[in-house]
Amino acid sequence: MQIHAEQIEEHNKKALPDHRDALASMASRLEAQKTDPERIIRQLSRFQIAIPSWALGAGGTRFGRFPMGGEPGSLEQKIEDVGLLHALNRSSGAISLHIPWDIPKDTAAIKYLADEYNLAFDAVNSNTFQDQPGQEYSYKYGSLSHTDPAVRKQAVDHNVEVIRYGEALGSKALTVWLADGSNFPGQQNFRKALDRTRQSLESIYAEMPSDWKMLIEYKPYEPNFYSTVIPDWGTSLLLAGKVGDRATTLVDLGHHLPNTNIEQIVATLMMEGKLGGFHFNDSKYGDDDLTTGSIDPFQLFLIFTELLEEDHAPEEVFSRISWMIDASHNVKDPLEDLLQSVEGIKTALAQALLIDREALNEARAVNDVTMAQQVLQDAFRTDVRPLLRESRIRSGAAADPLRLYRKLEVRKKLISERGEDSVATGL
Ligand SMILES: [Mn+2]
Repeated sequence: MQIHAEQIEEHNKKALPDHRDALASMASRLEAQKTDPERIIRQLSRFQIAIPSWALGAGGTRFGRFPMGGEPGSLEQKIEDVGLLHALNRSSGAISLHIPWDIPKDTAAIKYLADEYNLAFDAVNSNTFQDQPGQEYSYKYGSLSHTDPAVRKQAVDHNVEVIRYGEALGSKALTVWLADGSNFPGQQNFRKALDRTRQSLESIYAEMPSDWKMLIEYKPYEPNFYSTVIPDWGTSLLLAGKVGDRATTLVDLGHHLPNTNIEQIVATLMMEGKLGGFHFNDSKYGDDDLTTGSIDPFQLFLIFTELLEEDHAPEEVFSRISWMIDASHNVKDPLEDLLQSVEGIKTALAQALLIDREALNEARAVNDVTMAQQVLQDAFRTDVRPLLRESRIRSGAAADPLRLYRKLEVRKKLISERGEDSVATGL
């Protein structure tokens, strides 16, 4: 299925009268505060968030899975799904592939198809957290950290294979997330496991093209419940520092223990030039599977506040860092959930762009705690939806992507094309 420009135009035409009023009143308020709405609208249009190929089907838990119907059954259909999202919001212009779930059989044809939907290939992701059919050695007791050099070599070779697929598709980064760890005290020698992981990462790094970066993801627990080899940002940063200049830390919002100050982690990593990428999601208790911005939008706003703190050139920050959603949707239509997540992310970005930095810096310099907080609250409590809508309309996206998705009955059409039983590979 395709969404055509005329369908978007027709939808936008109906939204325009109300939208123009809302935007005009917001623009005059912003101008009175000496904020240029045009600058923010431009930045919003530029910001793109990659969609992971594994988030396009209904996710499951270890208790069960409830398929959505019309899920993409092939890599081609996954690209089609991301193409639909991008047509609706013009903010999802890249797809992040997971090998071996998405091995491109004909890379030239896949690249051509992605081009047709105006999609680029974001970071490629390796998988050494499960065994594949026909695989010689098991990852039951680890992969890059395994005690047996033959298992480590198999895991390194897999990562190199992922890099080669990524090269053929025009990707520029490899994301490594390790499930390696231990379930019981005494099971693993922490120091040796970490050192073996460093050595394996160095072997992979040596095979990366010179314009690639490595994103080292961390996670405190699960699937292992006693220790994880890369449990936190400090360990990731330590490894990235040893492995090389283009090895960086990836922050997955859900991969923190409750109440961790993620914005402070972001600030430190930015200061060190080691923040390579983001996985967006939200969580209430643990892990990472809820719609971005659905639980703690203020935290997301504070993260963007830190991301844009360093300088006044957001474009530079946009291009330096890889932005991706990483979530799995158990009960919602994944495409609807992804539209909401992108909206949640861009809302936080718009609010952070509204911060009066001069006033904030002044308040901080004289320790005016009340006013420093007030400056942030003024930005966070602003309804930025007219700015988001305007940036979408100017980019040829739908004024209201979710409502148009429903009106066009996209899921119903995907079910009729692909069938009720079509199930996506992934989590
Ligand atoms: Mn992740």
